Amino acid sequence: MTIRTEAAIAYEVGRPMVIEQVELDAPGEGEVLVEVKAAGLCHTDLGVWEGHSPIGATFPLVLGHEGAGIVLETGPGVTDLEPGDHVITFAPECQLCGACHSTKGNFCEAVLSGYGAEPSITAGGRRVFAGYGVGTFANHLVTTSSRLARVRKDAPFDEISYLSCGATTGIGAALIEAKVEAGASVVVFGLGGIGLNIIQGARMAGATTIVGVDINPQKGAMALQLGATHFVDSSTLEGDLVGHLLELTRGGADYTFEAVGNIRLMEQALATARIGWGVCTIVGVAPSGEKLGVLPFDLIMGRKLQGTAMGGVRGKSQLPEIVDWLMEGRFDLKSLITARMPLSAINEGYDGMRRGEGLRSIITF
Ligand code: CXF
Ligand code: ZN
Repeated sequence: MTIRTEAAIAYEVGRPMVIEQVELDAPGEGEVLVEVKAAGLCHTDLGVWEGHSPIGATFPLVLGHEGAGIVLETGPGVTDLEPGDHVITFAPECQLCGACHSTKGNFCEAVLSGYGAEPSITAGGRRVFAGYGVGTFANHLVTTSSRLARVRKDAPFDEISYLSCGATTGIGAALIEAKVEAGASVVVFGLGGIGLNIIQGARMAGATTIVGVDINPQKGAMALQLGATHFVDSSTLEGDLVGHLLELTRGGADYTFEAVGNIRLMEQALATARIGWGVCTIVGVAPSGEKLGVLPFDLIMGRKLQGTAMGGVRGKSQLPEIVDWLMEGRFDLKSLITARMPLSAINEGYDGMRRGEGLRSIITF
């Protein structure tokens, strides 16, 4: 049986999404039908939509990978979810492949074989792909159980939809990928919806020097509210930014993060990592084809360079605990959700992101 629902379809690169009635296939083997209650506007989707992301995509497609909702129906073979469960969409964790069986990283083999799962959406007789195999810009979606984490039912959908990517990516980058420790010094380049969560993660880890850097002076107050000890407005800074940061951190930070996707910032983040042991973690997704200029000698001098997707977090197994932390008040997402809108306003929501407005916009259903 097919399910009728409404979805925002991107037909062509960069063209406005169109809200349409679509048909979803009933969940097949290992799949689940979810009623979406909240979906976040993540910057990664903008790059995919505009065609300059290394992730790539097949059009037409329903974008959106940040989402939270309620399980309506499970297909054959799904044993860990049942109707009524509250779930967060996330990158796959099949718990069966070699990568999931290892203790290293969060790259389930389903991720390595591409984000585009089999399309389950039809619009006007045409097959439509779901971004990252999820497609949360729709009232309902069908995806694999591996892409859904079951979480407690008292957590608000808008906040946990942000944990579906942006917030978890930031917090995980600090706590899981970089493993920031108590007393550490941290510099975060870019204080958007991810960078501010890296600051929260660093604060949760007990870092004692946390420097936020942004070209927008308005980001400073929020960074300090969430745990930064210093804010550097790089738009008005006179002189060399790296030199200033090396001074602030007394010779370089234990941990630096780039959360914009800007090559020059990545190079500055590496140069700000302390000689001997500083770890620079790349979190922002740079446009396809852009290359990072790294001096091998910077690495010889003991700096480490690494990257992370989704903060190194495994969704199915680790998100329930992160939701507990949210509900215990260990970090704040309410202050970061700066707009809520219906699905019909999705194009305007992304226009706001292009203008650099707000921190996280959430579609509520
Ligand atoms: C992305 C980051 C780059 C790899 C795919 C997932 N995260 C979400 O926005
Ligand atoms: Zn995202």
